[in-house]
Amino acid sequence: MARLTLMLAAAAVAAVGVLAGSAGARTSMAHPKLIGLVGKNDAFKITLKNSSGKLVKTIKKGTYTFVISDDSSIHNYELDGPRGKSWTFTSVPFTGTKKFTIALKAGKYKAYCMAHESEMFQHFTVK
Ligand SMILES: [Cu+2]
Repeated sequence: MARLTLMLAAAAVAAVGVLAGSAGARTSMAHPKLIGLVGKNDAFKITLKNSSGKLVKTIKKGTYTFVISDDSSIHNYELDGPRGKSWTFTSVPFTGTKKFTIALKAGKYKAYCMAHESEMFQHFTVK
């Protein structure tokens, strides 16, 4: 019985080693995610959150994967960056989820809905 336990323990250690290896490889390839959401239940609300669910306020410059969910056909999701840079992630009629890989440079950014820009926006800073 003791011997069987030892064998199981060895197998478990080996399995953990494999998992740790694959997780390491994945981390080196994937960019940090930023989660954008607009118009859930047609609400006049737009957010950009990090993978822990916190609103993005200040982040480090670098490459990010934006996962943008547009739940409403009356809103869209756009991003303005420094020096006139801008990205239109979704159109107003579009609903669904899209992914974008973007290298963010230092500066001020604004995520917003083009149709209701004065009330639907979120500012953040890249440092
Ligand atoms: Cu809107």
